[in-house]
Amino acid sequence: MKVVHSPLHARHDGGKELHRGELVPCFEMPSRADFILQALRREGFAVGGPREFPLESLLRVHDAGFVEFLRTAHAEWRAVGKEGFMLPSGFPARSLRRDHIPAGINGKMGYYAFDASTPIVEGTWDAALAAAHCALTAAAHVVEGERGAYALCRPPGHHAGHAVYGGYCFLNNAALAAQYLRDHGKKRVAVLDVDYHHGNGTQDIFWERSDVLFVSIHGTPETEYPYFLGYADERGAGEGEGYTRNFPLPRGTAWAEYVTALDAALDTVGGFAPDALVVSLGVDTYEGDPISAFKLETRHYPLMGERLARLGIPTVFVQEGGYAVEDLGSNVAGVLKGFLA
Ligand code: Q9C
Ligand code: ZN
Repeated sequence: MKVVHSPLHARHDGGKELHRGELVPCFEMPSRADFILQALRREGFAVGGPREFPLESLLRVHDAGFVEFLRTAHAEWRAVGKEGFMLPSGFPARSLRRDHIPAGINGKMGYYAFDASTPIVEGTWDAALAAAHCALTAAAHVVEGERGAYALCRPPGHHAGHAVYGGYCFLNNAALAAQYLRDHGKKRVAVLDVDYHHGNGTQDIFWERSDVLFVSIHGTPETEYPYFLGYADERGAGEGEGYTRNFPLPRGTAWAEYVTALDAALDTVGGFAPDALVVSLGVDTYEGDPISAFKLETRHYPLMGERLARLGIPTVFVQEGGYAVEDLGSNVAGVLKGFLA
């Protein structure tokens, strides 16, 4: 299986996130990609770089003003005399929502962000764009006939919506891959999101569409981030009604219960009979993850990969979360090896 990776990911570094009332170094750190790459190289996977894509590829799933904000945000920050990482501190929640886009950088940041755990640094745009190109390249490999491809995306993407960023995500790599597959002959595409956190961004992007099925298994939003979406009764709207499916699970869920939800999710994907599958592969379901509360063990990831392979659908794997950095490599490699077995 081809692995797509860009060293530009390392430019997204040096920020802090607001975590339980304190500014702490980001859990989403560059060494994550290094550990994954090291493990995949050790297992003999061939690693290549991303291709170039026009900026318009991003606009297939994202708002133009939003993309322009991400591209220029840190330069605007520096233009008002600031340096270092930028975090928003005010958001257009409920009664404040009139959809005016503020002119100043602080207001604009709050307008486009939905949390204070996603800092932008000088290199964030370069890294996020490279990650998007990795996902698009992996999708291109599948269009060109590969049975599977893996995009080592960093920063991750599944929390980023049409015009909103957060949850360590800026551009929605998995949604871009899914749209690329749609634009290159795949009539029906499914996205299966197995990250610990609900993929609110991907859900947002495909909410009213019946050509892209979105299925997510995640920690219940009653207690888990992103808190406001991911309930089982969210099923899409309009044309897209019934083409979003959510499987929230309680804190402490271990493989025995997880696999029941996984099999139900896989049945849903299989029933859609997609021409291609995108897996939002977060491994923050791992028992050792510092910010999550499922109890999957390293030995379970190959079993997940085997089950995914049983669908028999060409598959693009897109890296999402996973913060137990030293064990990330084994867990990700486990899924991919299980898929290939
Ligand atoms: N105190 C991904 O796994 N932080 N994003 C939660 C709770 C945000 C996770 C803070 C977690 C985002 C891609
Ligand atoms: Zn996650």
